[in-house]
Amino acid sequence: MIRILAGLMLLASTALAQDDTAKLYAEHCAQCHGPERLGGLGPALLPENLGRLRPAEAVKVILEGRPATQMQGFADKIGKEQAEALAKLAYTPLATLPVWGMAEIEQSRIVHAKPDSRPAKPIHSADPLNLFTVVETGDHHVTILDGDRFEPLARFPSRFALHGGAKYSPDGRYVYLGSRDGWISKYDLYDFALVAEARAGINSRNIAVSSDGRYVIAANYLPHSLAVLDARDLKPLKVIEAGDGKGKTSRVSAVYTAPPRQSFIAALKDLKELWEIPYADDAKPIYRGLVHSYEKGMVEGQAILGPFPVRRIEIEDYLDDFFFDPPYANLIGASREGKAQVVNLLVGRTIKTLALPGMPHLGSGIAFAKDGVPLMATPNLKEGAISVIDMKSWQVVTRIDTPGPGFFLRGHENSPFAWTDLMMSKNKDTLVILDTRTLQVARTLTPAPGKTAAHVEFTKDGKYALVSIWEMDGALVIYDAQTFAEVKRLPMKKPSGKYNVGNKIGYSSGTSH
Ligand code: DHE
Repeated sequence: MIRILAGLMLLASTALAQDDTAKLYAEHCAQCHGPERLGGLGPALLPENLGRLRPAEAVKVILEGRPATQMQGFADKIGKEQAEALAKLAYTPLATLPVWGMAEIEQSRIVHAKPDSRPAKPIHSADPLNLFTVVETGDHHVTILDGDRFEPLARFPSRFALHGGAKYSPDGRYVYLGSRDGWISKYDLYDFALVAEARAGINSRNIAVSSDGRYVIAANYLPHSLAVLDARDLKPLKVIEAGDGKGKTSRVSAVYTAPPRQSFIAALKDLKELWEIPYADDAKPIYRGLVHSYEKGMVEGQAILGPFPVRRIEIEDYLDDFFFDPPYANLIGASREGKAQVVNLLVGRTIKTLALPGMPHLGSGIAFAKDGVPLMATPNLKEGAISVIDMKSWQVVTRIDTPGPGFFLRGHENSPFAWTDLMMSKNKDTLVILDTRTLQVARTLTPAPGKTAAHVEFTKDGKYALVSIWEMDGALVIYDAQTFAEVKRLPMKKPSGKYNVGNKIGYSSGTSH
């Protein structure tokens, strides 16, 4: 009898513990990671997505936070035992994993304005190539800014938690925005109208637009897939499972377009593979022998033919982040652990590995030349250092020390200065300006003491630099990029990235693409 009672008490206490964990999750985690652990502002917390994180590490992350992310430590709110229970929950599979394929994307799709109902020319008088798309994450809005007069032209609500760069159609008319919860929105900069939206995944990383303007692709964390959509109305064309073909699947770290190659390049987070997905109609002969699958995408009229075959490139380590050299012949990528590798896209293999300090943020790298030598520079999420790399020898030329780690780096062909932030440090209110001629720090700027300053983008002509004061009562501060004098300050709600049409569609070497 006593044994039965003890057993019942144990059961009750386990049930209570589970309840407690669920309550803890709802209180501390659900807001960012979603009530069902499917992700939101933070990534999905499922065993399928935690393959590279050991459970003991997960407990540490819960208590101490994760560098370079929005994940703060909870040690002041919960104890080790509670953190262990939460980590255990994160490694517990869901009874059923939600499906998000062609049918679900199609069902989610909203066509706000028919592609053939669009105006023939802009309804505004601003220079269409000097517009900025400014993402305000504070209240999930987007502002379209005239880059000559620095006046907002339009402001509209966005999907939840936009992340990654805004992407433009090759003519700069349309902007495509991707949210962490998988939505892609297409917006017309001619008349400031939302054209179409579709949810390409449940938890996504970023999007890319093909250089011919025909396709949009989303890199997903959940499901483990890439989704290709028709850029005209976001109709799904193909969902490609990100896997090794033998049962192991992977999150997709990021996807970009490589214009001279007419292909998308995607990095995988849980497989040591880099994928090239050509989108040109004649891709089949080019990739004969390298392609593991070849299927025609959906045909719409005669205009859209999307084969989207996948060329797998086996590489030496996982890639969380990468940067192309300007001819798109090589890319340099790194895992968050700091081991960088150069992959040659022509031969399809790693040609060099190099040690970079801390946690390089290659996605934020820039290219420039010094004394005729093509260089790139990358910020670092963990160390106060900008690494400068020779893109011919792929050797580190120098390390420029800064007063703390930062997130973004930005330059422009018409300016000798590159701007970086110290967002990941106690000096987060300060920007560091580097002289690319001397590879030295030229000066620092503190636009709003005590407030985070980060993410810079130049105007099309490189004359002005726009800086975010990354706070709820934040601002966009416009500086003369030569004299560093403040020109204007526009109040904004936690502005994160800002993307200049001309710099993006012109593939400026000082900005991300
Ligand atoms: Fe980003 C771009 C990955 C955290 C704001 N970030 C990107 C890109 C990648 C990436 C792969 C390039 C996509 C593109 O432009 O198409 N980001 C990651 C991470 O792995 C990381 C470290 C962890 C995570 O939470 O996913 C991360 N990023 C953040 C943030 O915490 C930031 C500061 C705030 C936020 O909004 O989430 C943030 N990331 C940004 C911004 C860009 C970006 C503003 C676009 C930069 C650009 O100029 O192109």
